[in-house]
Amino acid sequence: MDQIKDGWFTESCALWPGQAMSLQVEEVLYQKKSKFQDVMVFKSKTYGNVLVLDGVIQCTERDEFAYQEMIASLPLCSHPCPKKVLVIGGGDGGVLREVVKHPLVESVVLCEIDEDVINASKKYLPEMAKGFFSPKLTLHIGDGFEFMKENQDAFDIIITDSSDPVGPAESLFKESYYKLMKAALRSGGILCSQGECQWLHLELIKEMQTFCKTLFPVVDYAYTTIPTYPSGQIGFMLCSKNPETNFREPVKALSKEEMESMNLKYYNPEIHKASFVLPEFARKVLSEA
Ligand code: SPD
Repeated sequence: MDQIKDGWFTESCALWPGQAMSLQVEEVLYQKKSKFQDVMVFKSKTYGNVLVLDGVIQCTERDEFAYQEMIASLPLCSHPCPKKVLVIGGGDGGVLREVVKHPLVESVVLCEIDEDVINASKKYLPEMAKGFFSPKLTLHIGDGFEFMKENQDAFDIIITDSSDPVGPAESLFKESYYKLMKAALRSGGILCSQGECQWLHLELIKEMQTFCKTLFPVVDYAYTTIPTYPSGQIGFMLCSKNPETNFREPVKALSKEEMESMNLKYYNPEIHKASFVLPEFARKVLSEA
């Protein structure tokens, strides 16, 4: 609660030193120390309800679609037949909501370690939590590492919707985790993971891209803009087991009708292609990895 002062919530963190993001608070709706982290939901003045884990904004009702649509549709539209999907993390349900919209997806497993996040989202972020009611879903409460060890050669797509690499999510940015995802993917499988911010974490992204390239024949990095994440951007690490994959050209460009029926607000085939075009400072560093 000490992050809320004079009616403003302020997010500061060692991962983005010397800068902070503030949102005006109307009311704290939920607060709990779960088994894994501090979970809070507050009603903001201009961004709707906001989910905060360990003091860091995870999603706001106003801009969440910019992240959830991209982390779901970039890999799904890069795979010719994405039938079986695994989402690791994503307890707010927003990524799940986007995945189940895709007509070719037959089944989704969501593996989230913290059930309190799911319950808070169902109550306070109902638009995001919609996916939890899909018949395509199997919900697994538990550790992603353990789940993947037991489910090898099982998925066409794995999406890791994690918080930042401090605390419970730190291991999700390491090579050992990517090795496990590789083993859990079927032949031709694709993964897409939360890939932090090129303005803040370029060295981490480079390191990740370097080990990914030793594991997968195709690796690429894309990003989205989003006002309430640090520096207004967040990226995605994409890896494919299929050497023919070209992430920059969707294999399945959604038609206007499909886009409308999926109610997409950020993703379209043009932004898919554009999201891989990096500013020169980042392109240069990542092209050396
Ligand atoms: N700096 C915050 C990064 C959070 C990424 N995950 C968000 C979860 C939304 N489903």
